[in-house]
Amino acid sequence: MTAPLLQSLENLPAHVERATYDRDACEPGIVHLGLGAFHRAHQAVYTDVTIEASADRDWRIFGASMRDTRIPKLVEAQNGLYSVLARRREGTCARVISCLARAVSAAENPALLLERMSSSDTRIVSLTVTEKGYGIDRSHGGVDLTDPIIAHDMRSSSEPKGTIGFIVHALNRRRQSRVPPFTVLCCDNLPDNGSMVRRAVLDFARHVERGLADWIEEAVSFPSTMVDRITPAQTPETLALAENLTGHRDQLAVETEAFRQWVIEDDFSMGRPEWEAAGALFTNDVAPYETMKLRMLNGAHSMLAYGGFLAGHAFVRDAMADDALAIIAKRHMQAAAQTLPAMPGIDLTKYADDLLERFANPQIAHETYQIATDGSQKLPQRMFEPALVALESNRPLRPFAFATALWMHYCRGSRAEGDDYVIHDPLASVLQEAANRQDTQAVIGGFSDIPGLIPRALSGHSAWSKDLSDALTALRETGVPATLRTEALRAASDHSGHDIAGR
Ligand code: CS2
Repeated sequence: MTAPLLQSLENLPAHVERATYDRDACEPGIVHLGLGAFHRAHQAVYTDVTIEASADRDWRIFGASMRDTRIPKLVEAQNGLYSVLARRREGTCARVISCLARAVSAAENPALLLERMSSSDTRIVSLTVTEKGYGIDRSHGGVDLTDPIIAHDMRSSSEPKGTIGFIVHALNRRRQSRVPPFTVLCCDNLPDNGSMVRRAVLDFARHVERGLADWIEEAVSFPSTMVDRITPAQTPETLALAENLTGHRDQLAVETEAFRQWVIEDDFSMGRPEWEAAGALFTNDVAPYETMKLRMLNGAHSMLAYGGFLAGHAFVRDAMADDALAIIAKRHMQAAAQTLPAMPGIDLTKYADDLLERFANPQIAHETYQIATDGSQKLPQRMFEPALVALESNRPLRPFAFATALWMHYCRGSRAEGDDYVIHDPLASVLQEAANRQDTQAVIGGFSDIPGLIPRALSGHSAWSKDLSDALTALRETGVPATLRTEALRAASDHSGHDIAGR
């Protein structure tokens, strides 16, 4: 007999956590763009726990998928309910989340989404649309006018397609009808993410109407955030586990680690949920936390993803079980820690140890190939920015150059004769062309020539060029496993006796 579809909180086994608030009595106060697994495992969980704990309950989420048309249909079919499976070594804890009120596909129903964003009930618009989802031109921080979605949205105020277009056109409607602006809450892994989105929104708005841009500049809050929860993509095993634990079929189930962290700048013009009730940390300066996470967690993650994938490891946990990669990951975190500003009260050695433990979690099947996507959007903040700091302060560059060499080698799109794979990246064809050039210097030259990607101060520096060229030559001439072994030996001898605290 097939299990019933998850559509209500009734008939769930006692061990499944769930909230008890009256869903129908709580109105949506948030529009969230980007209904992927990460949002469902992170912000939605914080919000569900918060609504349960506080008296101020009109903060359910009206979600929108930007491209995916399947998820909104599933949300509607399941009455907004889905389970989050928190997986730790000792076992899995399931919670059914109730705070998702509705969902819409931005591509299929832009008018409804725009209407909802323009309503005075919407007090926050939050975002997880990935690094590439904004159409930002990083060379000047404004929007990329050559991006087809940005160009389309400049012309279409009633049926936009992209994140920035929806935000600006919805804000414009609110301004015209004298509704106060919502707060824009970016939850993507970008440095200073609030300011970054603010710059793009202002730039877009200036192209629409100067007065609109001035109003946004004056009235709209863009708090920055640091978000963290390792959440692999859903697989058939996730669905089977969800059914096993909840007794219901659940097409929206997500599996994730037990750990979660959210640091938020406390700057909300129309109020906010008391997310601290669910463990969020509010502060006036998110940047140090965000930089720490991007350089130590995400940086080491990318290194493990490229190195691990090239060495034949499907999951991060397998890469961590490869002694050479585990040593290089630890070195990477140590080097990243040395580029950070002082963070009183934060023990970076413990942070790194905890990260290594989280990466090795045997219950989490996080694909190296998934993390390897969109390198051109991730490496600037994960590798190049810390490398520049290391350069200026005479700290070791090698770990960042080594990880960059792994990425370049990965961009060839083939591991061995016949083992080809697709590069998912907005710059895929340019990267792949550069990566497949005949000799190391031509490859490095090809990547360095991509406008706005690798900062000149880095690509033009002899120490960086030497480390990068040594690593890439070794990968090309001696192969991946041998290069990883040699690098691990080097890392072990360079770092014996040092730890992060001793920096
Ligand atoms: C990962 C992140 O896919 C990636 O690039 O590094 O999604 C990472 O799992 C999260 O930032 C963890 O919070």
